[in-house]
Amino acid sequence: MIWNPNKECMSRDEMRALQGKRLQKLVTYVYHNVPFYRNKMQAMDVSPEDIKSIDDIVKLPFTTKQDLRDNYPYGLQAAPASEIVRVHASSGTTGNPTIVGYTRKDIAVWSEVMARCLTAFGVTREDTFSVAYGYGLFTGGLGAHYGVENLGATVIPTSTGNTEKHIRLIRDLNISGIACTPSYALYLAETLDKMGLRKEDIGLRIGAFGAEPWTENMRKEIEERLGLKGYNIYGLSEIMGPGVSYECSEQNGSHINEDHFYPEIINPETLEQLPHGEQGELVFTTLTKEGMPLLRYRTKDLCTLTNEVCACGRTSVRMGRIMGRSDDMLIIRGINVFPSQVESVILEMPEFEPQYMLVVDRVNNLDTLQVQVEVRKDFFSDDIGRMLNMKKALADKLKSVLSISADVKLMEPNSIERSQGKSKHVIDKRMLK
Ligand code: DLL
Repeated sequence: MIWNPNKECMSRDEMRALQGKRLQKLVTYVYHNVPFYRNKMQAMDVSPEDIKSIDDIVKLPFTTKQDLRDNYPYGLQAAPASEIVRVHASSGTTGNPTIVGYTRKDIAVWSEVMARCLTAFGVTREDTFSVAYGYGLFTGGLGAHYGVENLGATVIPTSTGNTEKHIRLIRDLNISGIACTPSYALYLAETLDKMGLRKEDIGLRIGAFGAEPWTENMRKEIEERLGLKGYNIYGLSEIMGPGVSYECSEQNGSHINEDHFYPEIINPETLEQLPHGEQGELVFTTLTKEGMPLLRYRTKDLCTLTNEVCACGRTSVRMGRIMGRSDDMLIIRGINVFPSQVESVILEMPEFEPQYMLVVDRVNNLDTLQVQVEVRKDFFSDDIGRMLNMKKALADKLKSVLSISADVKLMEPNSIERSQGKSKHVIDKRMLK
């Protein structure tokens, strides 16, 4: 099923014409309502009249997270305060949080794009859907919630916390779908085990997983343990929240809601636009947003784009999985390392739980990497020879994938802290010194 075939299956020419028209309108709007953009455009000698088609987007300035922080709290807001009906804020561990205001129309667009995602995952009005993303300033909870309601399924706003009660609700209310982070999905599976229940005791069918990077192996693991089909959903609060892109039944990249969020891939160093297929930093322009529209927002997320035809019938550009964020990328002894590479290796080995932590340090001016990983209950033993072999096997695989050697530390089952929201996989002690 396709929620909005008019938009999701538009011909490429029509889509580009629509994007061009919307971009022109957007640029005029921000030029007149956001001094930050007017000043930037004037400094670049660009005026709204210079934007005639979507290709002219390259003439426009970029926006960064730092710009949002520097203009805290409402400096980039384009709509008057009286038009703002909701505010979310993104976490961020340092500096000012990022504040995002939405108008009534923004919320309607968000509910529309979320309904497109859920429909692509196979959710219908007959489903009962649990939203287990955090409700609050984080966009996950309320964003998904409005989408489920808009679609007409029944929403159960479980949020995070009290996982045992959640599992009882899943069983007793015949909940068929769940939206949460992939790491919470795993925690749910563990709790199910602990409660002595099997996946057959609950009827979960569909998972809408996102808000953090995850791998194909992680998908297999969650699907196997929860007995559902897991779909990727991507988004970020600065642009809207969940619903910027979504997988279809082909699961070959995520379709971008391109009539609202225009994607580009750039080389993060030269800032040049890159052709489809090349990996770089993902950049979005919000084509229809009123509250806090952004021009060419640099997400720091690294991926590729493609507009090869998709068998599902949707014509939109798709993005590959997020390889990591340019600021998540660890540089260890000069080599780029993404936590997702380590995750893939760990999940290929049946001995390990998908629970791990990378601890990076600097000893005598040399970077060190320790990979702590939990051994599955069935494989954990006091046979030292066996444990040493396991450790060596993982260390060898890591070395061949990462090109640097890592010290592997085998951990007892259930010893690494679980996360209900976005999980943390890196402790970089170098930054603390
Ligand atoms: O995480 C919005 C969201 C909620 C998306 C629920 C999906 C589901 P932020 O807190 O602003 O917003 O974090 C955005 O999270 O730039 C990516 O680095 C990462 N991210 C989000 N979805 C995915 C995904 C929400 N499917 C940042 N795969 C983004 C990989 C993701 N990374």
